[in-house]
Amino acid sequence: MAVRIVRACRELGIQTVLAYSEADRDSLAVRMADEAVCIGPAASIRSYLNPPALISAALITGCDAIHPGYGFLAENSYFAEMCTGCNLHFIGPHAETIRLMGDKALGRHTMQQAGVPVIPGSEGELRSVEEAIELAQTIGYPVLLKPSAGGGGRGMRVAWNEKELLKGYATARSEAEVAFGRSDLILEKYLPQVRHIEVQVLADAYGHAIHLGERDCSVQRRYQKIIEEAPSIAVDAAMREQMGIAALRGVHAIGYVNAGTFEFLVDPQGNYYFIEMNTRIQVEHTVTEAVTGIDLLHWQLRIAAGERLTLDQKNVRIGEHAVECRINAEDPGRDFLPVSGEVEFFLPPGGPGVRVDSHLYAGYALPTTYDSLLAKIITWGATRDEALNRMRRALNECVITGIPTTIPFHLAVLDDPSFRSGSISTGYVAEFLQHWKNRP
Ligand code: MV4
Repeated sequence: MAVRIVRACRELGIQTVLAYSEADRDSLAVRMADEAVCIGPAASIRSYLNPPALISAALITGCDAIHPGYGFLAENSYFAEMCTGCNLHFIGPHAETIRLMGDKALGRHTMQQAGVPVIPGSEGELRSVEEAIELAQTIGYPVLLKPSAGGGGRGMRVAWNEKELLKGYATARSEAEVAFGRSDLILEKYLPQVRHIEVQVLADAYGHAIHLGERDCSVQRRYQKIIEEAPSIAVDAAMREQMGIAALRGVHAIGYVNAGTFEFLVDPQGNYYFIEMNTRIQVEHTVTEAVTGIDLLHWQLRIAAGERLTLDQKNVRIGEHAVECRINAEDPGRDFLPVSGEVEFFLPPGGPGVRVDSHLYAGYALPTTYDSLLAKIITWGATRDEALNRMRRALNECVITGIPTTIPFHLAVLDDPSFRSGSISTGYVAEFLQHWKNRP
């Protein structure tokens, strides 16, 4: 992401200072940025999660703004507040917006009030296990407990009956306390066969906002997205417009500014329900860029600089079909165990309809300290089949030696008839892996 941000800045004539930890001294982003400042040791708590180190690095080098990327402090309202307090633009929404949407109970409530469809469930935070049981009786089992401070699926717990709910309530609370420092839970109807479909929005500081259609992120493993595509085959033009209007209602209700994502679950009947909002740029923003031709990073920077969003909804055309495969330094043969090592050789794919966002180079020693994402390969074509066939071509062309990667897994998914036909939902990767593990 740092490489992506430096590229966008360079295109807009903005100079960059990269803040890096000791583990990232040899990273491509350090080489690409105009300047680089070491902000601390490898342990992220002492570097990338350390606001005073980041803010002083920015002030010493005369920065105007901080782009938080998508991990670490990107959705931390205190950090956004500190930036603003130090006269640095935080490239994202207001601190108060981050705080509001970081609280699932408040987010749900706010969106419901704004007329965005939400999943049947608790009004706010659950006050007691008795309340949870009573609510579950009304909406019907199965139900899902989610930490109100969580997000991205962490700490969720399904209950199929009262006994499981009783037990799950206590476990979920203590897990939430450990993971997020807050034990509050919300309860939702559990929808067992859904797709994860998110709507991208852009909003400026003057009340003008547009949506850029959806991304289908149903191919996930342990709540980590693996493959994303746009548009979704489960969404037609009418539904796209409806979901877009719903997302924009949400944007205006909270005075949202900058790039953001509304996450929805879509059931087999085509009903859609808001679950949470991401107040940052996401890994998979690339597929939206591929189908709309709109540079989301440019707009993030321009909006943060106080420029007007000069695009109108009628300028947004979902042209072709795009797909992204996340290539990770993980061994799919060993339950996706993250691996370390030196990249011996790297040959990214190319040619028509292919984009590669990566920080790899030959001789790069991978730090295992952070996440295992090595490269995003994005391909597009006039149809889904064309995009997928091109992805197969690109994955076969891609050479990464020295470490195992998830490329073989992606190639197998691309050949899977269920994935090809698009009839997938929550359980897809787990089911696919069962067959794949038993392969001869
Ligand atoms: C759900 C759900 C079913 N019912 N909420 C996954 C990511 C996180 N943001 C929320 N997630 C889910 N929330 C209710 N009420 C199922 C999931 C889910 C999922 C959704 C779409 C595609 C793949 C998935 C894998 C696991 C869980």
